[in-house]
Amino acid sequence: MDGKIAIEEHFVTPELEDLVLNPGWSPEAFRAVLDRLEDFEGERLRIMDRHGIETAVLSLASDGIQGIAEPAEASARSRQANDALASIVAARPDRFAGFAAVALQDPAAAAAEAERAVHELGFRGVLVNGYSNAADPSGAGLYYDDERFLPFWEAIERLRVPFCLHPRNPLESQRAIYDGRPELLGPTWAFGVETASHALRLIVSGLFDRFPSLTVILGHLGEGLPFATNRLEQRLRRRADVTLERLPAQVLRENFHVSVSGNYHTASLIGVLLELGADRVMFAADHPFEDVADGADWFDSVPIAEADREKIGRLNAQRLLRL
Ligand code: GRE
Ligand code: ZN
Repeated sequence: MDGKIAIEEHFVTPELEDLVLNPGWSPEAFRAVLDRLEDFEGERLRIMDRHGIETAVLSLASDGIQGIAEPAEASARSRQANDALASIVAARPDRFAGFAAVALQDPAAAAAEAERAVHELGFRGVLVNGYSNAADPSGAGLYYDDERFLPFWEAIERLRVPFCLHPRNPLESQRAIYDGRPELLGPTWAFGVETASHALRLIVSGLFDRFPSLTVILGHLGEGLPFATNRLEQRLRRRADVTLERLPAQVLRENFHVSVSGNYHTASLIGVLLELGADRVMFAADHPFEDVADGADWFDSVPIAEADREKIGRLNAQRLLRL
């Protein structure tokens, strides 16, 4: 399919390299990934052309801003990242768009930066790499269902742009279950569990009752959540301490969109289409962390209706991101 829009495509610049997680690659292999993240004129465009991707929506690679413990530094570097991305998009507005990085270490500053990024830099939404590191030495993580983030969510709803919850690894203090099995950290497994759990914290906190038009995008076909709602709901319903107006399946269908990034499995896609509908699924290639050919070749031939391929490949992102 030509004219695809890919919505989870990553970048970095030489000044921001220290913010990219190396999930266990050799220094040479990691350098090659950084070089691909920093390329906006060469191989990246050739790969997009070869695989029918017209527009890549770029975002800072994980952990990005979220791994910075000091709030003022995190805010300053989010502005630096957004200014850099705005220049990259301005050089090729026909091929690139951007998601803003925000520093939720300071929720008020994050709201102000989201507003600047959308209104002044023309960004299409914000993308956050999981919980933010806390400044205090507890080593805790800041999850966004906490009350302190309500002004930020209010700003995102008011701006009418989507919030992408992109993965990062669990807190150092929460990794015991992976001891001796580093191959399960990162995108193999831990990214998905961490991100699904964070999204569920948002859902069961009642955030979407409070802000009914808030829109969240998850990658990787929704990190397994579309297949977990039956069990979640039949247990949540039995709890007197749960007073949600809408339970997870309904919130997923009304407030969430998912992309296919890194999860090119036909049965899963069909399950997600049955659960969320074809208006809430979008194409993404996760360049350069995934091989674009894997996602694009699968997507171009996956047995779904051509009208749904057009929606998922292009039309849904065009509408949601106002491209
Ligand atoms: C990803 O987006 O999939 C990713 C990162 C950073 C490190 C590894 C990884 O953004 O898979
Ligand atoms: Zn990614």
